[in-house]
Order: sequence, then C-alpha cells, then structure tokens
Amino acid sequence: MSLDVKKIRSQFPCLDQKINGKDLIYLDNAASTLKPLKVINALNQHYSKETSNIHRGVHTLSEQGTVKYEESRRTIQKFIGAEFDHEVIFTKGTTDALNLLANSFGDAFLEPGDEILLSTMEHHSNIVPWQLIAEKKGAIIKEVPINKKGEIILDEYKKLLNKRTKMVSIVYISNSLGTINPIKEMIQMAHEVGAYFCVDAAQAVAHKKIDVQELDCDFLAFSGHKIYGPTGIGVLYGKQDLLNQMPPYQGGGDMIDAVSFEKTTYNTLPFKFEAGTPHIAGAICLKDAIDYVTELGLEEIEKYENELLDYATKKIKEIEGITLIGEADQKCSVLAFCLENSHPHDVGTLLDKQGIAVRTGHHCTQPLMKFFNIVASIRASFSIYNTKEEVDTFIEAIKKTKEFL
Ligand code: C6P
Repeated sequence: MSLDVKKIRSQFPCLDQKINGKDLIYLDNAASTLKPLKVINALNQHYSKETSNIHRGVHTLSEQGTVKYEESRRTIQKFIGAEFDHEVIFTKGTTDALNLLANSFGDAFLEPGDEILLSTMEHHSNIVPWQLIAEKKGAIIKEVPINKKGEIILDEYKKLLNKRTKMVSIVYISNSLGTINPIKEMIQMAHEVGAYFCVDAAQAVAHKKIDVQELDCDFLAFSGHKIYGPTGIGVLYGKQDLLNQMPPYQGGGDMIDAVSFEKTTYNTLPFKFEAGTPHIAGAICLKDAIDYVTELGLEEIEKYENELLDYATKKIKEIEGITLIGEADQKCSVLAFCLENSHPHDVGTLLDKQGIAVRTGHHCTQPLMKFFNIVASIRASFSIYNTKEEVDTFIEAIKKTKEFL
C-alpha cells in the first residue's frame, strides 16, 4: 500500500503555516524532521501528567515512567533488530553516541599505531571524536577516498584495511550527498582483518530498514530528531560483548553499582553508560516516533521518497547552471547542488523568502566540501510529507532565484 501523503501531512501541524507570506515547503529534513501529532501529544501527556524521575522512586509516577522508558528501549531494540534490549543505550543524539563510543572504545581497545578508517564523506561528528581519542592513544586516522560521483572507492578501502585497522566508522547515508554506502559489504571486509565497524545511521534511520544483526555491525548511532522524534535523544547500539569490555564514559547517578571512596563498582548494561537523569520525555516519546514510522512502513517510505528524489533530480538537471553535488548510483532523499555565479547562502535566503526551507553551508562535512572544491552547497532533503507539487514550486523558485541573482 502506498503512503497516504494527504493524511500524513494532516499529522504535521508545523506544515500548516505561512513563512514570509507563502505556504511553508519544508525541505530541510536531513537537518531535522518535523514532528507528528503522535509525538507532540505524547510529549504533552508526559509533561502534563507523567513527569517524574526514573529508576529511582517507589512512587507510582516514577514506576510508570521507568516502565515506559524501558518499553521504549525494547521498541528500539526491535526496530533495529538488536539481540538484547541492553545493547540499546540512550544518548543525547548521534554526536553524543559517537563521542561515547570513541572515548570508551578507545580506552578499552586502542593501542599506539592502531588505525581508524573514516571516509571523506563523514560528518564532523564521525571525525573529530576519533581524532581526539587517536591523539590521546597514539592511533592513526586514515581516509577512505571517494570518487567524483560521491561513492566510496571499495578497491581503495580494501587496500587500506590491514591487521592494524582497529575501527572503521562510516556513514550509512551521507547527509551532504545522499549516497547510500554498501555498508554490509564494508562490514564484512573490515571483519576479515579483525577490525570493528561502527555505522553512523543518523540519516539512514528514517529512510532505510536497519537490522544490526543482519548487517553484523559492531556499533550503530542515530538521533531521534531525524526520525520524527524529539531533539536531545539518540541511541548508541553496541554488541553486548564489546560494550561489556568498555569502561563507563561518564560518572554519576544510575551508572554505579556501589560507591565508596575506596572503590566504586559499576552498574550493568545499559545503565553503565547512562549517567545522570536522562532525557526521559525524549526517550519515551522516541517510541511514539518509531511506532509512527513502523506503522507507515519503511519500505513504503523509501519507495515514496525515491520517487520524489528522482522527480526532483530530473527537473533540476533541466536548469542551466546547476551542478549536482553527489550523483551516486545508490542515493536517498538528498538533492545537493550549486548554482553558477551565486553563493549558496544567497540562494538559501531567497528560497526562504519564497517559503522554502533548505539548508546551505558545508553541512558539517568540510573534508567533503574540499574534495568537491566548494565551500558550501544548497541541500534539499525530502521526507514523507513532501509532494511533487512542492518539488515543482521549489524548481520554479530556483529559476526565479537564478534570474534575480
Ligand atoms: N546532520 C545535517 O543537517 P546530531 O547533531 O548529533 O543529531 O547528528 C550529527 C550527525 C551525524 N552524522 C550525520 C550523517 C549527520 O547527518 C548528522 C547531523 C545534520 O546534515 C546537522 S549538521
């Protein structure tokens, strides 16, 4: 069954407004998706009637909160196909998850001379945490190159893999290009040399069915706000055996077993990695977001968004002076481009004047911008509530902008 886009749109109140006097066309979904009523209402319900701390109180609200928080963890476990619910660790988002991983994994596993492979198209949050820990541990970062279409060059990746490779951390879907990387094959190749593999699924999670056991990734990170959920909540998935070998990332409440000045012992998974009061509302309502996506069906979502992307790509190519940034064979949801003789920020500002929200800039991927010899691009990113009519308006708006500039 295909998506009922009219019905979907009615579930997103943010769409029902004018920006600069025009109906909002929201094409900045790779930055953050809008929220459906199911999530907004759940947040409202939580803060109106269910506020409490969790894992601490014996009173009813605290116990109910704890049950819902753990229910959400199990929903996520099922959604990503993890073997155990305690392999799902709540974090603030992808960035927080990758910092946790780099620090804790780095402490447990990295030795001087070990190599960490990252690709040219990584987001800064999948580069900088690794650089910081590599510097501390004497490990070496190696760059996996890409081609002009914006695809990882697998032969070069293969050449870089060796027995010193300790970690490969790669984005599943690039936020700046839309490239879908052949992650399963890359994981297999990494495992053949004994390296661990982390998937940055920040973009993939809302567009592709993920099964961590089928992929056989060791770690995976994503953010709630890119899958119709709240901001400030995300997930680090890790294989139980590895997480058990890793030390806590932060100290505080909930992550301990017993504290004394002589010796402190730590809680079991997942609590060992969840110090302090977490984003309870965010974690609970992430379940509502995931239920929403599951009800629609990720296969249907992917199919619909691909139709939109193909349509938009075909139309934008007809405009003279447009250069697409990222033309991988396997792409999803992102259309990034530059317009001849104009700065992306000017294009973004003029599109905004026409009610159209796109992102402009380096998209936190400066090494990638350098590779394409640009400082910035204009990025339209599509979601379940966007329509072909919106794409038509967007294309007309680019033509107008081009004339204006
Ligand atoms: N990309 C974008 O507009 P956080 O900020 O922690 O939720 O996610 C970080 C992150 C990590 N990896 C990838 C592939 C991402 O796309 C992002 C966030 C946003 O493209 C904000 S820069």
